[in-house]
Amino acid sequence: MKCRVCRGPAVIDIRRHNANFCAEHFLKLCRDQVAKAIKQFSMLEPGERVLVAVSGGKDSLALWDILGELGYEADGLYLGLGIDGYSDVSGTYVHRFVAERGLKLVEVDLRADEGFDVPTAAAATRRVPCSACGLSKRHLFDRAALDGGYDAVATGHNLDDEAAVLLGNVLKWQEDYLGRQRPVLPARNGFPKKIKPLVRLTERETAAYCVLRGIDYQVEECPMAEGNRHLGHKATLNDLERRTPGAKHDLYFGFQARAVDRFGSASDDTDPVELGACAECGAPTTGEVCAFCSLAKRARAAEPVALSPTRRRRR
Ligand code: Q46
Ligand code: ZN
Ligand code: ZN
Repeated sequence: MKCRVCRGPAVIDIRRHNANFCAEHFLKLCRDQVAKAIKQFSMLEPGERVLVAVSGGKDSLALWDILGELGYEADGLYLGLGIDGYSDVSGTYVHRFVAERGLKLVEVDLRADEGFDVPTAAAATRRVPCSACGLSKRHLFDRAALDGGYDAVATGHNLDDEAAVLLGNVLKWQEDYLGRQRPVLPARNGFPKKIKPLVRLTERETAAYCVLRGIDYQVEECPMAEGNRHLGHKATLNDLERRTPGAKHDLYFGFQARAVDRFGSASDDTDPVELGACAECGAPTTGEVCAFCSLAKRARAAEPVALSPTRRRRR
């Protein structure tokens, strides 16, 4: 097995590119794919500051590393979700990564700063944990980015993630979700820009990237992911990919090129909804209180947790 670029011994084969790569050229391929995604979808302008949402897993740490390698000014954001036996370990990997590289990390802890955690919120609302978790993440990422004056929030969603979500949305024809399933969502209505620069890399590739770069990451899946239907869609797409290399890429990028605009625009000028400010936190919302604050209220009522004295309110 020889590297396509230098003909030296290869360490990885990538069937959808129909090629093998040595370590050096595989790392370059990963950086090139991220640079290409950023350019292809106009994710970042020169000089824009990025806040990378890091979980301690392979994708987000690889993303932060690659953005730095590409010369972007990227700080990290770690959100402690309060999932016992998982969140603390995840935080350890993030702290180690930051300490080794002298990077800047913004930290938010759901229990200490907001008075609840993901398991409590899930129980209080009788929804699946990922629902309460996703809502909290979106809200707190937005707030941290706005507080810190960042131009964009970058998340480590890779091609497997995005293709699986797309498949799920297509199977149920969720038109509103489909219209917003883009690798970049521009800033609008007081929300920062959201970007997914890893959409051209699979999770096998981000894992290999971390191993070759010596990045230690949380290997365990979140214990609350069980029952997450995206995992089933990922397995289905992996079957398809085995038989038809490039299937995930073609599904996702074909959708971006040919279909996403049929389901709506990502830009704010077509957004018909007038947003007001949440009475609790000031975040943009359609109601009086935003979805996060009402979730937080229900979760705190179910199981009060002592708030840290440094808990901040935006307005
Ligand atoms: S952390 Fe949160 Fe994920 Fe765990 S509870 Fe679900 S959404 S699975 S990426
Ligand atoms: Zn090579
Ligand atoms: Zn609010």
